[in-house]
Amino acid sequence: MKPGLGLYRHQLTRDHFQFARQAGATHVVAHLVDYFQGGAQTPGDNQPTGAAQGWGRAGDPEKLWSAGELIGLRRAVEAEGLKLEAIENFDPAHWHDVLLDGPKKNRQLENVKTILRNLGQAGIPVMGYNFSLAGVCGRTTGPYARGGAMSVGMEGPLDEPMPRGMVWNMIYDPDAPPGPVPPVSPEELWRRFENFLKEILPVAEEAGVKLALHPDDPPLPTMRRQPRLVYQPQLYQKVIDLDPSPANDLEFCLGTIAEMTEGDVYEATERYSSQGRLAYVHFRNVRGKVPRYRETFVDEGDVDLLRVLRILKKNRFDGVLIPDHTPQMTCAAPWHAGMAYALGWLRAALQIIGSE
Ligand SMILES: [Mn+2]
Repeated sequence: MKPGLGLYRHQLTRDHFQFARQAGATHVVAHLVDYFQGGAQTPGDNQPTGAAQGWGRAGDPEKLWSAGELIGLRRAVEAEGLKLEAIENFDPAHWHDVLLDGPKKNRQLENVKTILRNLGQAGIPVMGYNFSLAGVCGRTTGPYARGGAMSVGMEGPLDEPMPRGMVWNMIYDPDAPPGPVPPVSPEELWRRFENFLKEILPVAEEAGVKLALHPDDPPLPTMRRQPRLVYQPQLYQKVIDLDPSPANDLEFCLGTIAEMTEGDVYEATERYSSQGRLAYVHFRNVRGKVPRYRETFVDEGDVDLLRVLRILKKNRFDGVLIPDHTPQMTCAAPWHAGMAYALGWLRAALQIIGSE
């Protein structure tokens, strides 16, 4: 198993790559969507939570991530002794009508195919994504972790409807007419998802790229009155069973799975790692379950992460684990300190289980 570090778009710099290497990461997962444009944001480099208006503006709908740009990124990562394992998340600007079944859907399915082909050309093996209408929303920031470290949590459901022009917690059309996006049924959401897989998986296979699905975070059956796809552990099986393609993989988020109300995180780890379906793992801890939970340091939440690593080892998982999120530590570099702490803990844990 390989320790990695996830970096937001503004962190794709030589300094951050060196920091990752110094903290013991061997791999990088890169976000190319800029979540930090104009929403109500959290301080520093903490993960965005945003308010009812989400994280802010989506990117440029006409500017897909090119093979040249991706190759440049891979080379910059490799120049610091790391490997670029994955790109995490499509930009809502590129695929909003795939999620919403809107008029630009067919053109935007082509966008997704182009991006996957570009990843393949750049030698990036995984594309992480989150097939979600409301996206990662409804969370709060507060001194929730040990010692009052700033972290993210949920204090209750968010039922305020999603405004038109918004999907995946970002604004893709600031000029959209006022009014809410009408709610759809869970069956309709699954129909859209199945159609997406059917269109995209053959292209992913041909490009040599695995698609890795993140579960819905926070994992409630609905958010902002829209249904959610994977909000209980067993729904991941439904995803796998929809299409047997080897490119139909999971971005296995331990924190989100631990926040789910059914099953447990150890059973889910056993079930999906034994099927060889984990593209990479979001390695983090949490206390509580939806609709009330708090993200914690790796060693203080409900999950025994050492036990999780032993299950992964037993099932011969050999992929990348990234801290995903961590609480921010009180110092001049809160994000860096939190990530270095998580990576140090992970490396020690990997040494222990490696010697067992
Ligand atoms: Mn995650």
